Amino acid sequence: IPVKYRKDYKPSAYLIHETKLDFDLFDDHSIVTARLKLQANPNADPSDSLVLDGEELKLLEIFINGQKLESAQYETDSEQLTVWLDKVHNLNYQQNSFELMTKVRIYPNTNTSLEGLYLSNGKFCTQCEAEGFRKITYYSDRPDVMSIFTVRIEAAQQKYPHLLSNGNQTEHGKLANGRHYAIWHDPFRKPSYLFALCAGNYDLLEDHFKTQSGRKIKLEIYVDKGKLEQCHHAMASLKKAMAWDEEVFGLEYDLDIYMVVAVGDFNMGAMENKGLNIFNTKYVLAHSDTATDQDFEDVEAVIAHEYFHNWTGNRVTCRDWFQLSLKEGLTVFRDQQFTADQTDHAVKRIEDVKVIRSHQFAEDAGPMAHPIRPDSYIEMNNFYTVTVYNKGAEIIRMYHTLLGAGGFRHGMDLYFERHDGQAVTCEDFVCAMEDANEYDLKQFRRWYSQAGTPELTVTSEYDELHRKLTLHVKQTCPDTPGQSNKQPFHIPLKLGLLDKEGKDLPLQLAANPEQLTGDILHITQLEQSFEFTEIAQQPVLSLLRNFSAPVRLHYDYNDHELAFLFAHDSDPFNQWEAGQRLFARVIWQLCAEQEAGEVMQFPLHLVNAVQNLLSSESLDGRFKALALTLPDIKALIEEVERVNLDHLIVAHNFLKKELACQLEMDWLVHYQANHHVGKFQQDKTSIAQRAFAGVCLSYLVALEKPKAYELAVSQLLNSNNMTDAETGLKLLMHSNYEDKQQLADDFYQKWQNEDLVVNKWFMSQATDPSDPTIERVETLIEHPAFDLKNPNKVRAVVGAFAGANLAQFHRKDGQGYVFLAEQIKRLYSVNPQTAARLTGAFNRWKKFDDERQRLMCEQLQGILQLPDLSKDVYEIASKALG
Ligand code: B3K
Ligand code: ZN
Repeated sequence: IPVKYRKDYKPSAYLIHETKLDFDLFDDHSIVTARLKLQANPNADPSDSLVLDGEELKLLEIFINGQKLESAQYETDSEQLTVWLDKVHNLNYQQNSFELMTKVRIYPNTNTSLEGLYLSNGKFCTQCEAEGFRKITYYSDRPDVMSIFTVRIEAAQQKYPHLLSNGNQTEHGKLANGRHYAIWHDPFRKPSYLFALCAGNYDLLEDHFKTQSGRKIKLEIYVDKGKLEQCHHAMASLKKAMAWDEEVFGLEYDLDIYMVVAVGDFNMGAMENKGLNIFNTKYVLAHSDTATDQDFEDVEAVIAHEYFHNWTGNRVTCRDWFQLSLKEGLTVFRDQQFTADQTDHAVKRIEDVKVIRSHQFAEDAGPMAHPIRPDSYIEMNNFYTVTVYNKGAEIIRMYHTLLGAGGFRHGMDLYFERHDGQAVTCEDFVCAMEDANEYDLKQFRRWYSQAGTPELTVTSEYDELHRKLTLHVKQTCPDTPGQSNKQPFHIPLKLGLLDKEGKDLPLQLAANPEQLTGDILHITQLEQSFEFTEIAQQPVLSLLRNFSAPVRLHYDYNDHELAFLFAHDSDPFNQWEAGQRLFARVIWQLCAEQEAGEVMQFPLHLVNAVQNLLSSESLDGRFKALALTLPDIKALIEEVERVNLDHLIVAHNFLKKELACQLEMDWLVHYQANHHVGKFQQDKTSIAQRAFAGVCLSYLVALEKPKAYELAVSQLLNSNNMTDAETGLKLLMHSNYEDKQQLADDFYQKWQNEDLVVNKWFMSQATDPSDPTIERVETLIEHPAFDLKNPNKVRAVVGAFAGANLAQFHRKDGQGYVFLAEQIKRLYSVNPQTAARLTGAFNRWKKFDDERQRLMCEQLQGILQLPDLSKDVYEIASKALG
């Protein structure tokens, strides 16, 4: 199985100046005619053969400059078309441009990979990133080959009244036999991965946006019939995103029309095709009856993310796929900033860091660890990862931290000035930041090349006599597959020193003042010491404020210091963090007690800390909800070398239940004060109250008392919004409430016609930690609403079970692993991408006990034995076994 390496990059031998595509769409096949204006690339090694990518294509005709090619002049195999240009008569292919015409037949109706051209709910759509365009026509399917596209689509008018592609519609008309056509022209050069086509009968929401320079842009959202009422939030979000990008980055939209099409069958969240975004319905449709507050926020964020790609991704794109983080890390950072501005900076930061700790740290410590700019891959689709996206965004955030908002903006401006219309590399981005700010980023570049999560170990000494505080900082980074002996990183360590009242002391170094910029300490060496002067009293240290770098921090806090920070830290992120550390210490202590065969003891000092937080009048309800949520078990697993999962789960449940008991009245009082049954409102205060009330209810349900169950049942049945209903449903499905199956059945009856709600119903059952779940999931995949071909459904049942139900997935009898492997076997040839994602659930097998390790490896080995295994799944499974 071939591996692709970053170091092997070579420019394409031929460029494609113009791309003319004709689509003839029929129910059982489609004909694609491509006319490509090709020219030898002056910046590449000359070649006598033209090699184009193409998969699953039936070649019907091939012409060069109007000359039909004979079989001796070209060859096709399962991946490529090769034309021996030196065998084509009278063709001066080194000097002149020439036209290649190919006509192919494809079968969108049987395309279940959801890559290339396929059908979703009877309507045509495309997904080309990363390498799906080659399933549509023969092409140089790589991001550094950019071309001007003109697309003609022809289809039956009744069934497919809307015919859409990138850019502007230039022509449309009626044809014989009830068919019609439309022609689209995109004036911007783009790589093939940004091509899109949609054809179908949709409901359409129309609006417009006036840009800062006064241009009027048409905005259109296309959805399945009957879903129009669920599009208004997406439209409002789009307008906010357009205004925000003008305001914060000075970036204006460039075409006259911006279209979003929502499809039910989609491998990812959405796709930023030029002028024609294609979205998973999950990130477009939102109405308070069917979508939660979190769903609303996610829709807004993904709409913004895809819109922001118009500049960071489309106007400036990637030279090759190893550079993916160039557009994804940057665009995630931009959408994070946007959401923070719309909601709450601290809450958004905490949520983003939770993703890093629970998912990215795990990836970075496992068999798939890779730098944000990978050096090799087998299947590119496997590298759309939390590392490339979310760690990539953390790296971008560090520029922002180091250079300030103004410096960052200067760097962005220079990046666009230099590279608009080009396909570039991460190195080009670093240079723009460096040059715009005259800032040396030589060492900072290691964040692009070295995988693994750096660890900072900090110790401190206070010298009362000389009023000095000395910090000793050590950095290390673990070995990762293919990389050992890492070089030190440039790590911005934001910090504060708190006095007895909790106020920040002024920061001043005794020597090397360049090592401190404001409250940022520059960690650049393996070991460094910093001496802070004029420190009148022993301070409490607040380290890595706002999670200023994607690292693990070790500092030996005592309970008293943590409680102090939890109560007083002016950095809300670290305030939350102190609480999480307090909880985590208790959980590990409870594990140790079990290990020693002792009775678990609940430490009463927690009660005070939690009570103070609960009754705080100044803190936001969403912040409280986050601070009252126990650390995620997945994040805890990443804190230790090997985990006793059984003890960890028992400890986690014990702590939750003890806190529930100790503060029973408080949970109830706050639940009642924050849970409202009246008119539904979706302002910030109401959203915060729902989040806070939801956490209070989760503690009440943990009491396992009939009264608490009654509250949850009543919330589920009487709520007028999906946020409250889903919270009630989830809590009950995960409890021992005896009538829960009846509630589940009723919920399904009520919502069976809303796919996205049915997915919530699936998920709430697949994540029930109790033993019967393993049988329940077997019946769920046989349920009429389940569909193996639909990734949202697969994620809701199989993905949720394997990724968010630790107790059942890691059953001691191995049945959880067997279930997952069975589903991968059913799926790998139907939808390789989604099957590979599921396979990743085995990646952390080395964390567990010997018996679980053995059981997981057995399943991985079985997967590797499968006939005609897709390279997607092969890469994940083979790397997992190492
Ligand atoms: N760029 C797309 C992801 C494409 C996935 C390819 N398997 C969505 C996004 O990041 O905006
Ligand atoms: Zn993206």
